[in-house]
Amino acid sequence: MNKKIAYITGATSGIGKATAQKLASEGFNLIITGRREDRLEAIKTQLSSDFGIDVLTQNYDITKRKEVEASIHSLPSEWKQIDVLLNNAGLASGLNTIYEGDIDDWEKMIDTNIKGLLYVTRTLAPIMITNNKGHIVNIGSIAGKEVYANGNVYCSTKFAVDALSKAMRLEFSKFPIKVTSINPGAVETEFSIVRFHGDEERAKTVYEGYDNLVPEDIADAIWYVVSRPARVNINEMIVMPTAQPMAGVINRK
Ligand code: NDP
Ligand code: 8X3
Repeated sequence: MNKKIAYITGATSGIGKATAQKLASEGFNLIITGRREDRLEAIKTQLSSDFGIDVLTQNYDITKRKEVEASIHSLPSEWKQIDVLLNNAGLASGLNTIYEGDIDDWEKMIDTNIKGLLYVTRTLAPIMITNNKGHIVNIGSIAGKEVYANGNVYCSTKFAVDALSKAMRLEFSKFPIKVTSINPGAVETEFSIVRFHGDEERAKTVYEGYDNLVPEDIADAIWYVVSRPARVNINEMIVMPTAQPMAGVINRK
């Protein structure tokens, strides 16, 4: 394969899907993952036909360690030449105080945002080290830099992603593998629908009265960091809506 390869977790929606589109338009072959197989297949068909690239799908639940490991180990050798790993799959579940929060919500966020990211990274990193190349891009959040009321456990998972990004950068630079964290503010995706357990009306209110980010804004930032020369690493980026100066503060019209 003479094209670069990107491995994108959580490519069925939102930021992951927009990044798949952007990297496909820049000539990358893609490995796209997620639980919704019908969406993976539809995206594969569209991107292959629009951009003439090769797309491989991996349909697994990132919280299931054995599924993650088996899927990655099953990659054909030519697909193991991964240039970019986008650790994007993640979610918020619930928005509540610690004294009233739902522990099932907490476990879902911890299992997905921290443990899932670690399962993928632990399985793929040795392959990247053998290849002697790679760029890991972790999707953190402004919620991993500042806390906001009722964000508690979601924020803590993203603080963990921030710490893991820094640790990875320390440990991987000698190979050399780049590590970048991208930390967005409010982006209109399926994020709030998932956070509010399918309540689409409530999810809409999160994006009312101001210009929220769109997933393509984050895809552009990701393209910027992965297209720098070999000598340049962008350690981290915080990308916010102009109307959101910090986590939990939005200037609505
Ligand atoms: P979406 O809900 O639109 O997309 C989330 C993606 O993650 C989907 O493709 C979903 O795939 C995948 N995913 C979730 N859980 C699992 C799982 N257990 N196994 C495999 N895949 C999973 O949200 P966003 O695009 O907004 O979220 C992407 C990332 O961006 C997340 O890490 C989020 O925390 C972060 N983020 C989002 C912000 C926002 O305001 N939207 C701001 C800052 C950061 P599927 O359901 O098919 O499995
Ligand atoms: C999502 C951004 O500010 O809604 O990570 O928590 S925020």
